[in-house]
Amino acid sequence: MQTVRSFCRVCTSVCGILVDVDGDQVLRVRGDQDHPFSQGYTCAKGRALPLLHHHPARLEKPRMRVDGQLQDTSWDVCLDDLATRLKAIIDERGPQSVAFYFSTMESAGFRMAEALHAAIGTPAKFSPLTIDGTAKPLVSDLVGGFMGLSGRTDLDNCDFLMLVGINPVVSHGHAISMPNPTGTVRDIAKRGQVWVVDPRHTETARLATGHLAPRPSTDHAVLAYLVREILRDGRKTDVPVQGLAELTAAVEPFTLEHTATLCDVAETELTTLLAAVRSARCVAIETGTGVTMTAERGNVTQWLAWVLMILTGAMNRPGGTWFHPGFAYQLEAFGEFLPVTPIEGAFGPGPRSRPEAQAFINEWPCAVLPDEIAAGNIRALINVGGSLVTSFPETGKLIPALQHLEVFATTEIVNNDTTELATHVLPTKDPLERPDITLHDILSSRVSVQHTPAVVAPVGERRSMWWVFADLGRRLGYDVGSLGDPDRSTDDDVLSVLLAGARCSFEDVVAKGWAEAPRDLPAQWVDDHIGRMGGWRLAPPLLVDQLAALKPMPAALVMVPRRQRKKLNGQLDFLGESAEIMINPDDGAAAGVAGGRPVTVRSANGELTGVARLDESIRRGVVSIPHGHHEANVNRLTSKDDIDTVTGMVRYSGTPVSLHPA
Ligand SMILES: Nc1nc2c(c(=O)[nH]1)N[C@H]1C(S)=C(S)[C@@H](COP(=O)(O)OP(=O)(O)OC[C@H]3O[C@@H](n4cnc5c(=O)[nH]c(N)nc54)[C@H](O)[C@@H]3O)O[C@H]1N2
Ligand SMILES: Nc1nc2c(c(=O)[nH]1)N[C@H]1C(S)=C(S)[C@@H](COP(=O)(O)OP(=O)(O)OC[C@H]3O[C@@H](n4cnc5c(=O)[nH]c(N)nc54)[C@H](O)[C@@H]3O)O[C@H]1N2
Ligand code: SF4
Ligand SMILES: [Mo]
Repeated sequence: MQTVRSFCRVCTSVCGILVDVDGDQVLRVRGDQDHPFSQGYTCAKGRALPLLHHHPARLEKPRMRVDGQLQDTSWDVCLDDLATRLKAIIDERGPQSVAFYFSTMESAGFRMAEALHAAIGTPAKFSPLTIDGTAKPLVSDLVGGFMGLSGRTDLDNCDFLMLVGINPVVSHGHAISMPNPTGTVRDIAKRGQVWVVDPRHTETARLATGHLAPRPSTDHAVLAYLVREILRDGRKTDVPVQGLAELTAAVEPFTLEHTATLCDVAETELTTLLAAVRSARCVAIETGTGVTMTAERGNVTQWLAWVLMILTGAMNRPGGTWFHPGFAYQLEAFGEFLPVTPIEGAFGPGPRSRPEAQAFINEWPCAVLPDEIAAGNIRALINVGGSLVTSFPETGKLIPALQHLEVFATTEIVNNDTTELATHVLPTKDPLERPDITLHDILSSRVSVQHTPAVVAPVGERRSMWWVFADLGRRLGYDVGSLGDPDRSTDDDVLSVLLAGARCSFEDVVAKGWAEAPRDLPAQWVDDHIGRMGGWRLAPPLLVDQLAALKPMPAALVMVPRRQRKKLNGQLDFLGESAEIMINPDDGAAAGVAGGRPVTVRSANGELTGVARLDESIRRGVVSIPHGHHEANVNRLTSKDDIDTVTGMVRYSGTPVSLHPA
């Protein structure tokens, strides 16, 4: 038996792990006590890596659809057929008829797929951005003048934290990775205050000092009320700002009475929260998918969260929020050349079939995929490590659309309901089979990068994802060789190219397994950027208009999303989390639904059946449905047409539903 040091890539927390292997058997994963970032922490998902590696439905051979049936084949035959079909589509219909969905933790594969996408030259690009959350980059852009302002709480020094629509004790964070979230939240609550704003008394709320449960999709009102009152107190900081008068006017309607009514909370709950906010040195706020999944409401909520942080002096200051400067690249090196986005934002032309939508960060909304296929605009789709059937909205429209594609190529490690719809299934190395680096360094709570060697040899005929896309690119006649040559390069050769502009050499990170650079807080580059811009933009007209245009939430029952401990989106079904639908006992009684019994949830778009859990922890009027189940697929209820037309984000929280005993 041998123990190999690695890091987990099931989620973006990238905890350090020790993997026990015996030949080709992966026996056990445990936390690496000596790891400088995660200090021995792991969760059930990471410890399930051996089960994932030995999954009975793991893919070992390329597969290709012949006469309607998927059959095992060889790489040469599969890639040859795929290239021939793609070439014909590109020649006849143009490159824009080929689409890509980008969602993978495999660094080299991700970058090579990007290179192939660029070489084909198609605008049809999709990613989790528009099914997870566009509000964060939008607000960075409009308020901070730079999309790359990726803010996260200074967890080590923070003593007042508001968690709005985020449940890190289960999720480990959204756009901030938090190994050991329980310890982190507990520590902050011990030395200060943690307030959770969530329609459910969550696992995180149990550790918090305060909890507010407004109606879903009304968080903007809570924040607007707090901002209104803080403005009336007079600002605590002298950080440069612009748009103060416009902001003051925008939040003026959010009086105590109006806010309490919109949110359906007692006025005293709001005044207690306000008193806490007033007492804080500065207010750090983390938002999650409970905010970003509320479409246009998410934009204004995220905006007002930033405004509250700016007004209380939290931005770029100890105990508040810091902005990740990158590790593979170095933002401060841009100096005065760091771009400033215009206050109206930057958007591009959207897909032809959906004139109301536009491109945001050069991506199209995932929600438009079925329409673009139906219109004949998209004929081929390359899926770079996603589980579309569980993740895209309105499954009832998505599945027929995917079946209509001429080419649907998917890279995967385990057979699932998305691979079943594919024309070409491309089995790539799983996380234990490949050397890797931490691709999403910007999500880390450190300025750092990690490297792992492969832990075991790949099973069957699995290949590196980068190799698959490099070889496909070559067959299509594109030059994507600057990242890696499919005949000669090793995985590490490609990874070293990805770290060419990093804060340390590739050799250094390989030698130690990780590298960290000091974090400046305050960071001069952030203050310089905000100064050059003329101060934080408190009232971008686009957001002011979206706030003014919001209608009150419908009185009906609405659904909200939820993560589960032993699942990662559409993955890890084998750990046995069931599709428990959380319902307030009064709502259950009103609908005749009994706890522990099957319940059917219906929306205007479809229905699903799960097991009811009547639970006092959830407020009335709210049904909490976990994401990522293949049977009780929550996207049976969502709509491809219900999107934020500014950014393309689909509404995954706040959809009206009804309950029925099944
Ligand atoms: N165990 C596990 N961890 C994961 C994942 C997983 O599937 N399982 N997925 C990963 C991914 S891809 C992501 S994006 C992150 C997401 O991380 P989080 O954003 O923390 O996701 P959740 O844990 O679902 O927490 C969202 C919370 O928002 C609340 N909520 C819903 N609607 C509203 C609303 O309108 N207002 C307010 N205030 N709250 C609302 C829900 O009740 C829920 O408690 O988690 C990541 N980590
Ligand atoms: N209604 C609703 N919809 C949602 C959400 C919600 O809460 N509610 N959550 C949204 C969010 S936050 C996100 S991020 C998206 C996520 O949706 P997706 O981007 O589709 O991500 P996953 O569901 O994690 O699917 C990842 C797939 O990659 C495969 N995989 C795992 N490891 C590897 C590997 O090493 N190589 C390869 N080739 N494949 C691998 C897995 O088996 C899995 O099928 O879904 C979104 N959709
Ligand atoms: S939190 Fe769990 S899944 Fe995420 S990296 Fe750590 S061990 Fe892996
Ligand atoms: Mo996500």
